[in-house]
Amino acid sequence: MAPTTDVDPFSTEVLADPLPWQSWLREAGPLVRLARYDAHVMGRYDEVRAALADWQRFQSAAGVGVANFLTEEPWRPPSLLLEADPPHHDAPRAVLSRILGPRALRRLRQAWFADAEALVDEVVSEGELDAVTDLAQVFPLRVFPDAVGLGERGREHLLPYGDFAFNAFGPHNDLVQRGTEGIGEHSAWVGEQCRRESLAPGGFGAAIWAAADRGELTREQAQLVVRSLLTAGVDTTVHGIGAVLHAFATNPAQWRRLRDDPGSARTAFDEAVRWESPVQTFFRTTTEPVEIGGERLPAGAKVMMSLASANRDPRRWHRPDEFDSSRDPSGHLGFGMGIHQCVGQHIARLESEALLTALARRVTDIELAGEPVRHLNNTLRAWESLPIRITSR
Ligand code: HEM
Ligand code: OVM
Repeated sequence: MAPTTDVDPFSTEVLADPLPWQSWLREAGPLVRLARYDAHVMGRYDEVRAALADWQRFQSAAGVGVANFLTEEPWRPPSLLLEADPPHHDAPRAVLSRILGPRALRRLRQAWFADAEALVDEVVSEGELDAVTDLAQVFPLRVFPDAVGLGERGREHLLPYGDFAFNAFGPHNDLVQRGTEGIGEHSAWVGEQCRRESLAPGGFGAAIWAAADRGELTREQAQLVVRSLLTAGVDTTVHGIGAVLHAFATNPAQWRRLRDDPGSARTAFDEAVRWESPVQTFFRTTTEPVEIGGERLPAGAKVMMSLASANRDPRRWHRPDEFDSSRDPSGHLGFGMGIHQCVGQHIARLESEALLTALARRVTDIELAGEPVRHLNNTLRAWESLPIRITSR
């Protein structure tokens, strides 16, 4: 029998400070039973990585949260990417990979770098600012909705909609309850933006609809693929950028390194994604009996993959708790692994590279100017507020 824990990984205590629990989890064994839920959890790098790569035995179509879609009705129609298995997953994935791939993003690079310069010019004169509300939220919300082709109105729905979607992978706790009130309005707005008529020519949204015109997707699929962008594309980058800014504000030697070598911005961001794991967990469901490190699970078992724990597994990483932009973070699981590996990762990297490059050019020093405040979410590791003081030239 696998070791069991009574700890609720979605409790306020664990969400506020998940590191001690994750470290216990890794030491307890490759597979631990969650007594509070009808589920198990994996926290070691090798096992999490292997399970993510094994979509045949660890499926996503039963939902990638704690709820099993076969027995519980999902809060919205399932994602055609995240919550689908091959062969259904294939066409939406192929379309989105092309639209969000490195080649397609080349035409955005110049504009996003210029936008980042302009934003940094606006804020550097301030001296003290909030790295979350003045930078990490502002920049993605300036560039991403335009790139999708959204209209100007209603963009304030994006962050709360995504926040609810990520909470909804967890149990129906207080975080979900509190989000329920506004979700109807956020969902209605998001649904409206997925229609062809709402999406400006030249953007990712129009490109998805063009794929439907070519017969690569149905019209119904096109709408839901746009929805994936609006669900997964905003909060993730906000919290990813929040993580890297926090990492630099608390590691001055690393900031000096970035200033000396702005070319390291991309690696530094990936290291921050490893270190913080803005997306902490996703579940899979077994399709047949499986054995994990000597423990047996039946078919239909829910298994939580702790990306965050795997990303700090000392079996895989040297000094895992250190943010070190000189290490090679490749192979981290912060964007997942295998057929569902984040299709938006090039967007996330481009946004953060643009912002970090602009900051490195102007900002000589960055330090905390007050106590940072966490934003709790059942899936995301996030900052609500990050007061910083910057010295600029
Ligand atoms: C998938 C994390 C940014 C869209 C994933 C997965 C992770 C992840 C861990 C894998 C899910 C699984 O295996 O079940 C992140 C992080 C980001 C980020 C940490 C930022 C730092 C983005 C952006 C977009 C996006 C900017 C859209 C523009 C998606 C989509 C999927 C996905 C559509 C599902 C892919 C599939 O199932 O084939 N992301 N993501 N993500 N991500 Fe991201
Ligand atoms: C989606 C999606 C993809 C990744 C994460 C996510 C809310 C949603 O395709 O809707 O989290």
